[in-house]
Amino acid sequence: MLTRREMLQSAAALAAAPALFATARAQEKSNGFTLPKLPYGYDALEPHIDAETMKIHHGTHHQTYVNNLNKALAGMPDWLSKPVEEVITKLGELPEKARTAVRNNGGGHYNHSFFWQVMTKPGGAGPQGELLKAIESSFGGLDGFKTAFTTAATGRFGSGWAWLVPGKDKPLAIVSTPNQDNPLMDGGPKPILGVDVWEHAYYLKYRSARAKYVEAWFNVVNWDQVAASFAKKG
Ligand code: MN3
Repeated sequence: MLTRREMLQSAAALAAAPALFATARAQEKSNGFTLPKLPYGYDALEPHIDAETMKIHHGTHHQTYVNNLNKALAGMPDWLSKPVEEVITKLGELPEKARTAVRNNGGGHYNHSFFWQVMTKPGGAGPQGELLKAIESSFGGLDGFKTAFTTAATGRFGSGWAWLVPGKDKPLAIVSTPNQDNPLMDGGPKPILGVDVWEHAYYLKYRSARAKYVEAWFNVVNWDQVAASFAKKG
């Protein structure tokens, strides 16, 4: 059970999310990149994603990507002041010696900032409206989407991500990328949903059972956020 104080804190965090994001961007301009606050508590995604995993994933893994991105771009104030989305789409313009570190850590920062936003406490209504229609016409329905997305997530060898993106032939498509890559890096579409399939995202609770993690993760997808991104095509 949440205490009244915790409920008030999480309600305040949700209400303040856009403002926090803007604040993080403003700080990025002067001091390099910063870890965004989670838009909910570490335990908000329980029982599907455990609090300990969220704490380590956000506070250690994501923080490390931020720190290493700042290190990789040290002495390059123009790059340190760009939004991370712009950085990861212009990797080819970077000095070659910085490129791999920025790809890995800029990708890590972008992907995790995105990942926190596409999850929310369980119990939502699932996809609705235009998004649901697009899922139906692209995958034959929500179950068909889940099957195809799980196949992409479990089929990714080693570490990486599975993504839902605006499609070409159909309204939506599923892709997967290795490491901390993102479809945006190679001129692809901007994802509207993604799942982290690095072992650090699920090993404490699910051990090596990646498919079980993905199955549980569907319960915490923030479909309202996905629908908003779909409406503006990413
Ligand atoms: Mn991760």
